[in-house]
Formats: sequence, C-alpha cells, structure tokens
Amino acid sequence: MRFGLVGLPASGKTTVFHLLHRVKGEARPTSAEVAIAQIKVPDPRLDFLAALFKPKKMTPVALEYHDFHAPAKAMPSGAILTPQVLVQLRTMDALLVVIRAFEDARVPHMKGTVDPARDIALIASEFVMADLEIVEKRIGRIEENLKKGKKDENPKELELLKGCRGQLEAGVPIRDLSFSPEEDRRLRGFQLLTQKPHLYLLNTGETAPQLQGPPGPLQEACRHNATALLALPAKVELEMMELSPEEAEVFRKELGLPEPALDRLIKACYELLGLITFFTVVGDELRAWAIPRGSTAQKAAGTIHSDMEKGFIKAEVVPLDALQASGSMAEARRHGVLRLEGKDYIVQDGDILTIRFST
Ligand SMILES: Nc1nc2c(ncn2[C@@H]2O[C@H](COP(=O)(O)OP(=O)(O)OP(=O)(O)O)[C@@H](O)[C@H]2O)c(=O)[nH]1
Ligand SMILES: [Mg+2]
Repeated sequence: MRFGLVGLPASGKTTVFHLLHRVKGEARPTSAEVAIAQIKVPDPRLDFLAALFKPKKMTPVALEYHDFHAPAKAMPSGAILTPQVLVQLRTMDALLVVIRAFEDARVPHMKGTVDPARDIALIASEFVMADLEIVEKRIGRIEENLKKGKKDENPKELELLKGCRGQLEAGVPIRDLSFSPEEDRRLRGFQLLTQKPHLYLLNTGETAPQLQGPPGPLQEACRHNATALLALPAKVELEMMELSPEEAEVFRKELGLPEPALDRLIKACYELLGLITFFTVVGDELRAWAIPRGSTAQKAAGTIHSDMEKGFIKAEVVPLDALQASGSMAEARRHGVLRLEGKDYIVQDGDILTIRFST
C-alpha cells in the first residue's frame, strides 16, 4: 500500500516523513523526485507464529510512504500543487494530507496565517480542479470521436463522466458518490485524486488542539467518505526520539498523547483503507499480508501471486485464536479447526491461509 504525503509548502511533510523513516523505516533508493520509507507494521501475532513455526524468515506487512521533492509553490495559475506532484500522487493508494496547525514565526505560512480548515479546503479544491481537467479531457476526446462518426464503444462512459463532471463542478469529491462496481472500476482507471482515501494529518506543534467535543470547521472540512483526521505533533514526536523510552513515555503523558506517533499513524492508515491482516507460512517464510476487509480467499491469493489467484482451488484456513487455543497446527487439525474453504470465503483478520492452486 502506497501513501503519498502532500500539503502546502512548509506544512511539515518532510518532518512527518523523517518521523516515519527514523523510527522503524528502511531506506529505499531515493531518486531526485521522491524519498520512500517502507514501514514494517509491528504485530505481536507474528511473534506468536514465529515461536510456533520457527521460520527462517519473517516478513511483516510494509506500508510505503512517499515524500515528493518537487516543491509545492504558488504558480502563475494560482495553483499550489505542481503538475509533477499531481502526477505522482495519482499512482498512490491513499493520500496523507499534512495540514499545518503549529504556530512558529520563524516558519512563514504562504497565506500569512495558520488556518487548518482553510488549508484543507485549499488542497481539496486543487484536487477537484485536477480531476476536473482529466474528466473534461476524456469527455472532449469521446465527443470528438463521436463527431467524426466513430462508434461509441462505451456509451455508459460518457454518461458516467458527465455525471462526475457535474459533481466536481459543485465541489463534490468523487469518493462521496456511489457507483456500481463496474463504474467504480472504470473510474479507477483515471486515478482521480478525489476518489482516493484521504488522511488529514494535523501537524499540531506543541499544543494539541481539541478534536473532541462538538464538530468545528476542521471536522466539517473532513466530512467525506473515506476521510479521516489525525492530530500528530510531528516535530515534537521527532524530538522525542532523542529521549529514552521511559522519558518519552513521561513526556507523552504530559502532552496527553496516548501512543507513539508511528503506532497511531499505522492504525489510522489501516482504518482508512479498511485493512485486515492474514498470514502465510510457506517453506521457511512466515509472512503477514494486508488486504481490504471483505476480500475473498481468491483475492487474498492474488495479493500473494497472480498465478495463485488464477489457479485457485481451495484455501486451508485456521483462525489465529483457534491455533493459539490448540497450541500447534497438528492439534488444530485434530480438533477440526482447520477448514477447507472455497474461492468466495471472506478472509478474516488473523486467518492463517494455505492456498492450494494449480499452475
Ligand atoms: N515549531 C514547529 N516547527 C515545525 C513543526 N513541524 C515542522 N516544523 C518546521 O517547519 C519547517 C518546514 O517543515 P518541513 O517538514 O520541511 O515541511 P514540508 O511540508 O516538507 O516543506 P516543503 O517540502 O518545503 O513544502 C521546518 O523548519 C520544520 O522544522 C512543528 O510542529 N512546530
Ligand atoms: Mg518537504
């Protein structure tokens, strides 16, 4: 899963990236345009399984975070996000929108004042404009072809796109609309930014704003489908990494922060995409995989390898808690908790799957 960091200039994107990177991240070769952090998702269930299966290799779920170097800046058109960044964001699974909430006279805000709700609206409207451009271009092309007398191969596409155009013009993000699975698939091909899940990361500085209580303009701005809001004092958390775990814990309590930033961020990302984890033990490797909740066994097989999805026969399933209760795979088998499931079985969080497939 790939998350793209985006936001106004100096909102704290790179600070968040360093926070991710330095805690449990692993460097990927970084190009001139982008830095990538691969974050291994900590999961105590892996430790239990490792003790049981004694694998030579253990691979946790990895989430990927991209920090783009092409600077956001005010352009002659008035737009802030550069075309290069927009293009890169389109290939992401979800967007992590960093919103400045910290006050610091040494770091000027491009708009002169700190106003998170305004900045959310600014970025959201840039995404709407960028999507509108894509939708209009496609509509134009289809209409041109029709004028030339070419046969309309997908009459429904024009209708769908015109519907989207109307909504985008009214400022409605695509993720707020409902589509048939077929329409949804078709739209995904356009990689629209407003269709992607958004996690707004409120970079709060030392004083965390109250997100509880009656909804204010900030929460209002986040009222969309597949949209979440997380307050994260990125710079403070980064500085806390210099402390011992005990000192950090005390400091965190003083600030009223429930958990380390990385844990909260991973949880928020999992929730945003509705992810669950399943496990496989193949040969010497124990591995955790993330898939959207509600996925079938066949889809799960596809995340491991496309051949497994194509040649899927059955999945051997044992839920982790049942395995824990049995104590071993052999006992689980004896107690009949190990089941054979077909392609439509809905994978549950914590399932250990063995895929049987033909090649
Ligand atoms: N006081 C304070 N400064 C912060 C905080 N977060 C980030 N900064 C500072 O703000 C400046 C910009 O932060 P970056 O993380 O580089 O922001 P960015 O969004 O990556 O900026 P660009 O990539 O240039 O658009 C840096 O000097 C940070 O140290 C914060 O919570 N409090
Ligand atoms: Mg940066």
